[in-house]
Formats: sequence, structure tokens, C-alpha cells
Amino acid sequence: MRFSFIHAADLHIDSPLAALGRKNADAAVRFADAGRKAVTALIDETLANKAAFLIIAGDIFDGDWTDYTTGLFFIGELAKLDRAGVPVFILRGNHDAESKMSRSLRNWPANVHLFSARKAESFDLPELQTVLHGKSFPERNVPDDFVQAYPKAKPGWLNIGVLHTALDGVRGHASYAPCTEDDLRRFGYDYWALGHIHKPEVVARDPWIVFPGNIQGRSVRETGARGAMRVEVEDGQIVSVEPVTLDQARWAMETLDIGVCPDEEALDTAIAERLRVVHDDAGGRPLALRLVLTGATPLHGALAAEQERIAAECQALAARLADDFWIESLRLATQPPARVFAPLNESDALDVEGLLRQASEDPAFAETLAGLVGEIGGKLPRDLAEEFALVLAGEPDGEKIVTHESQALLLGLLQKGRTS
Ligand SMILES: [Mn+2]
Repeated sequence: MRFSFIHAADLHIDSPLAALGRKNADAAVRFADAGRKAVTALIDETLANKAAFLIIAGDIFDGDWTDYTTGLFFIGELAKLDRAGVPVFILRGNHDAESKMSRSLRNWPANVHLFSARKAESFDLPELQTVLHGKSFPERNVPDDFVQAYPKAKPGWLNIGVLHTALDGVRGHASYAPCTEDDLRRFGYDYWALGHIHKPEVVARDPWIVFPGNIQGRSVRETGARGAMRVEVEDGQIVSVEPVTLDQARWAMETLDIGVCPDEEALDTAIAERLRVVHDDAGGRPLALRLVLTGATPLHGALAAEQERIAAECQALAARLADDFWIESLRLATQPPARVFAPLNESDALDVEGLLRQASEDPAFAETLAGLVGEIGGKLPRDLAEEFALVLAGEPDGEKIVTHESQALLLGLLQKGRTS
């Protein structure tokens, strides 16, 4: 006997996506629609796969609804599965527990099985020799031993545990219903259908302990493909667990080393190239990108001085690829080039003086210089080093003064070199 099921979690229906609104109203609308479209994609995927059932392991809603349209949208989607005879197993997570309105609606489609919040319960699917165990969050905070109330495995059946948990709490989400992999192993289930952690992760394969992640990234902290897991079962054994991509808008964060770019033209080329790769990866979805520029570059000062224009240039390059490709933000993490510290008599076209002047206002440069001052101290003969340290320590802002003095000295030497 062969069948499949779909495991999803953390739909957070109608929760607002991070604001792009002020920069681009069209973008904001398309991103806002993505959350609901991803839910529709989940239902379509379940139907197209002829999945035996669908599991949603909590945080279906983000909190209380502003009105009933949020609930009615979800009910409408579930009804599509009901008409196709596909059961849905749902539990409430910490976010749902705060949604009073979702509890006030009575007329859910008949295929919806909601795990009780009063006690752990099991739903049998005898024709599939499969049983699902689960418990809803009665309120936002649950006792730490929450999972201990789950029932014993049913021997000879495929046992699935549905649980909303932070697991061991190392994945950067609030620690709800904490437990360890070993806690889960002891139950002897075949598959733990978890929810709560938004990043997809197959935590273990024996038994399967799986976070499908959220179905739609909601901010630049939730980058990359998002969706659900498709689980294949053959003769009572799980034979594959594969992610299915469902997100309808994509967030990305890219770091680009521009140390090799001698000028803005080269910079444009490097950025355009990277934008094309990121855009291809997003598969035609609306895309929001945070771009971080790094590297030691002669453009450092100019970029810092004109950050707004450079961001606009990036947006202009993105617009060449698609009208729904937005630069969420441009972050500069570049450094002045090492050549600033090169011998002064090196003949090159670089405006060292200009760079130094720009760099003198740059905290990163000041830090580098302070580091060098420290290094010099370390290399001096012991008695001189002691005196050097006393000079530094004797001033309230010793290092800063030395830094300024070194800069002044360098500039002075440069000027002298030019006029002589
Ligand atoms: Mn949660």
C-alpha cells in the first residue's frame, strides 16, 4: 500500500509582512497577497498530489482576526479539500491560542479534525493503518512537560505525532513546549510533524522529526524557499520526506564582496550579475533583496558619502530584471583599501589624500588605525613600549589623540612630498 500526506505549519494567515509600503505601494500589495496565495498553493498541492491527508501543526493564524474574513478565507480553502474527501488534522499553536474569534466559529468543514486542548487525543485512519496523536495549546504558555501527555504508540500502525514546539530551543524562536529529540524518540512514533520553527529542517530521520517551516517568508529574516513537506509512505514505512515550495513572494539577503571593483562601472556590473542570479533563484516570484556590500575598496568613501544614490542605482538595476524586484535595503560594510597604508612614494593615480580625509571621518578606519597604534606599541623596545603605554593611558582619550596625530602626520607628509 502506498500513499502520501502533506505536513505544513505556521501559516500565520493575514499576518502583515514586513513593511515595504512606503517605498513602493504596489510591492506592499503583492507581498501582502503572498500569505493567502501560499495557503491556496498548499491546498492545490494537496489536491494535485492526491495526498491522503493534510497536517497543519499550529500557528494557522497570527493572533485574533480583525474580522471574520480571515477565518472565512481559510474555511473556504479547507472546504475544497472536504469536497475532495481529504481529511485535515489541525492543532492550535501559541499564536492560535490567542485567537478568540477562531474559537467562536462553529461551522468548520466536516473534514477538519482539530486536536483537543484539554487532553492529547488520537485520530485513527484504519484504511491507512495510520494514527495521528496531538494536543492543541490551550493558551499561549504551556507547561514544559507538555509532550509527556501524548499517548503510547499503536503497535503495527504508522504513528504520527503532531506537536507545536521549539524543541530544544536552539533555533532562535520563543521556547514553547520545550523537549529534546530523545523525549520524542521514547514514544516510538514513526514521524513527528512539528510546527513553530519557521526555517524548514529535517531534525532526524529515525524517527522522522521534521519542521516544514512557514509557508511564506514574512521578512528579510525569513529568506529562501518556503513551503511544506510531502511524505511518502509505502507498506507502513516512510520512504521519503521532500520539501514542496509554496511561497508566493521571496525574501533574500546577499553579501557581495566588491573589493575587486576599481570603479563604479565595475561595481554596477558586479551588482547586476548578482541580481540576475538571485532573481533566477526566486523563480519569477516577487522578490525583496537586502544587499550587503563588503570588501576593501577604493570606492569605500564614495559609497558611504552617497549611500542613497547607490541604493537607487541598485534599484534601477533590479528594475531591468523585473517590475516586482525590490531592493529592500542596501547595507555598506566595506572598508578602505589596504593601499592607504602603502608606501607614500608608490606612484599611482589614487587620491590618497582624499581617501585619508574621507577615511578620517570613518569609525572603521579609526578602529583600524587604533589597532595599528597598538601593534606599534607591541613592537617597540620594552622601555619605550612602557613609555608609549603611559602616553596612551595618561590621556583620557589617548588612542584617539594618537590616531588624529598619525592622520595629521600622514597628511602633512603627503603635502610636503607634493610641494617639494
Ligand atoms: Mn508558534
